[in-house]
Amino acid sequence: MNANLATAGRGSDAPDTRTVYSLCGMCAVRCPIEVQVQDGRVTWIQGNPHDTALGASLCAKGGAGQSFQNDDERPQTPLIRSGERGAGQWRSASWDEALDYIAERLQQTLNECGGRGVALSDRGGPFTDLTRTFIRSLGSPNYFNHDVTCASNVYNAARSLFGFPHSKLVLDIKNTKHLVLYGRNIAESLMVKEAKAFMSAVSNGMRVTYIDPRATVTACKATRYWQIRPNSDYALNLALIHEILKHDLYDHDFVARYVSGLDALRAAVAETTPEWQETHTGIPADDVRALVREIAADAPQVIFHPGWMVARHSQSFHVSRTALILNVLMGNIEMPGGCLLGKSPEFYGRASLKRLIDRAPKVDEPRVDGAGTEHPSWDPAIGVLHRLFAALETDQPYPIGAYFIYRHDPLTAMPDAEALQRALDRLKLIVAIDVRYSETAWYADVILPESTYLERANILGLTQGAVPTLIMRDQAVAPRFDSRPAWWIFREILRRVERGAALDFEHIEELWNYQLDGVGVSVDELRARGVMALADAPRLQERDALEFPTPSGKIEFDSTLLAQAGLPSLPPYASKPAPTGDSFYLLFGRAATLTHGQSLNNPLLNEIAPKQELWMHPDRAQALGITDGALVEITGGGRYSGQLPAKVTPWIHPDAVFMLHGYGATVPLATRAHGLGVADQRLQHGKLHDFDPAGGGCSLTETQVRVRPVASNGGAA
Ligand SMILES: Nc1nc2c(c(=O)[nH]1)N[C@H]1C(S)=C(S)[C@@H](COP(=O)(O)OP(=O)(O)OC[C@H]3O[C@@H](n4cnc5c(=O)[nH]c(N)nc54)[C@H](O)[C@@H]3O)O[C@H]1N2
Ligand SMILES: Nc1nc2c(c(=O)[nH]1)N[C@H]1C(S)=C(S)[C@@H](COP(=O)(O)OP(=O)(O)OC[C@H]3O[C@@H](n4cnc5c(=O)[nH]c(N)nc54)[C@H](O)[C@@H]3O)O[C@H]1N2
Ligand code: SF4
Ligand SMILES: [Mo]
Repeated sequence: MNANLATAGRGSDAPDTRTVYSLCGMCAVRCPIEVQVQDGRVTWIQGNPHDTALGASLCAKGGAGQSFQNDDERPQTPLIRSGERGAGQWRSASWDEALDYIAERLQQTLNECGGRGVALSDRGGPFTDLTRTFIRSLGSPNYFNHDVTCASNVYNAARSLFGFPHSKLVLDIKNTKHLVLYGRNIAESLMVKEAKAFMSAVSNGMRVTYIDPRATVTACKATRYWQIRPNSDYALNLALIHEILKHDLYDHDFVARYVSGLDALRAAVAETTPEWQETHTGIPADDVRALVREIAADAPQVIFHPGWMVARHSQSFHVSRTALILNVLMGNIEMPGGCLLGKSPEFYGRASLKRLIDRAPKVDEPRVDGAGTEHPSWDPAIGVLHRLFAALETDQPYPIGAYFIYRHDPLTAMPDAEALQRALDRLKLIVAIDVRYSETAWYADVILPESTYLERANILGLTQGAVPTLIMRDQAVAPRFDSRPAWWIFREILRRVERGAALDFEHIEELWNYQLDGVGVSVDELRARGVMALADAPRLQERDALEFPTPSGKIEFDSTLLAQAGLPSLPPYASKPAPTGDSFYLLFGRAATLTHGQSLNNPLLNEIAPKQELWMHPDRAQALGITDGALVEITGGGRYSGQLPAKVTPWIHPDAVFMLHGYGATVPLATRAHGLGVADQRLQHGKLHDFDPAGGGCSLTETQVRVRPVASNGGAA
């Protein structure tokens, strides 16, 4: 039976119109939503008002959910490759046929390589109990999330300092007086609740210092904008710390009580004066001093945002780490207007969701990427995905035969698609589970279409904020095509290789009841609201009884994990060369109306998608004979190149060019996105194995590209 339809059928005697509480799936933020359904069709989507910080608000992408569900340009049945990888020749298959095909090849890998020869990557987030359970059931430790090209540097930086990841810090933007942002483009790279809190704080007089080589919409909302030289923020932070220590502007009580390594910090910043940083960042020394005076007056209601997308350069980890150290020096940890600590249900005397993964036998094999063993500063909980691809190239430390890719598009998300494809070619089995034709799905052996977020239910999740909150993605309507929900797909694969015990549930309600056992909330109660906070109001921890799960129990400015990894906790700043002639650092970012590469083919969002342009500074453009609006060619050193109109503007640093990410798709069946614009990740030639050794994150913005004008006949000008 199609388990999807089990829930769609509920309430057959109910009126034609109903309200379903669920979670948006148009990006990975997963805002809670309220969905109106009439005669089995979605008629309206808005924010779930039971989430008071969100209210009815959604972003444009969230509003385009119906357009996504109604779109026929997505896989409508399982597909099995019938030509060469990537050639785009497929045959439709029934679910039984596709799952049997996968099981046979998976079993071969299990026989030849053992369980550890299977890997899985996904988009991370609150539902990974499912994918982790799947991979563990197969006897493999090789779960990866996408974070090497997103947050792994800030994640591991927080772990080296506090013993927990950055996601455990809840930035209390609404109540802060001064917010410092290093390229965190809150107004365009959206998280709706955060953007609302930001705008309300700006209206209430919060100061914002925005630091970015490029002036974004967030820069327009800031009190101060610094056009920093690309990849040099670490020098700035060392100078800020220098000034704060020199003038004794830090929270002595907090630091004395909780910090180890203050002397090491003092030594590391002894020479990093504001004048010194000016030579690296271009930010005037006096402006740095002015910021320090302001934040000292506003502390502890000051937040240095440690970043979100921080896969930028080989010292990105230390940009995030020093931003976190600045918060500690401000004494803002667990203070209103500062960095609150995320709380577990147990903190409020409640129970957590029961974990599926505990039903699968433990796995003792070492990870293929060495995270947590050879590389102690990389958290094995998220892994370091590019090391999987390195292992594929060499079969070291051991061979991998099968790769499951769920809700992840590495050929868009990882640098250098050419190199990545070569690594993927070594696999015996590639399975992509997606809701549309991603670049990676197109390169897979089997595409399994998951039902869209409006057409399925997920396992339950828990978000860890100042108040932990249960979240439910409930099914709003029946699937339009022959698709299935992920929990069903993973269960069916496991059953076929006789490892199905951990996911042996017949219906999603049965699975939900297992998860909710002991939580004191019923499925119906949660279904009636979609979100359920596990406490009435946030409670702060006692300030003198904070706990930090580092080896020393302190906030470690001198990190034990980094020492174990043989890496310095506070390395000197490594200056980066300034590109000259026709070379530039390639920067990238997001449009408020698009999600990575996944929404350019959405009928509505495609209509309102911004034109992709190449931002460049007038001085550099003029030297190359490039005028505003003129067509330019961009090359990254590999076979791939692209052409875009130039946007000549002083609002980008002369060392850099900038383009939006998510363009340049190659799948012909996604006709609206196909061939539109240039794929920044394909220009990141040679960057698949270039990363920050401390955090594992890729060094994407160290990519240098060459730019030249294109004559009106298309040739070189
Ligand atoms: N060059 C360059 N590289 C980048 C970035 C950049 O800006 N430039 N950004 C980086 C960042 S910050 C990130 S987070 C990553 C993002 O990289 P990804 O995580 O790969 O990106 P997404 O597009 O969010 O989602 C991946 C896939 O999930 C699919 N999907 C969406 N919803 C569902 C669903 O409900 N079920 C299933 N099964 N699949 C679904 C989408 O169709 C898409 O193919 O890329 C990173 N890489
Ligand atoms: N609309 C929309 N919103 C999204 C997403 C989406 O796809 N679409 N994706 C979500 C995801 S997964 C993420 S991770 C976040 C990312 O959110 P952000 O981290 O805010 O990321 P980006 O938009 O990638 O980059 C922001 C800025 O970093 C700047 N930058 C580049 N190099 C440097 C540097 O050396 N120093 C400094 N200070 N700045 C630099 C770029 O110029 C760019 O303007 O957005 C999330 N929100
Ligand atoms: S930020 Fe927008 S697209 Fe992302 S979950 Fe929220 S409403 Fe949906
Ligand atoms: Mo991200």
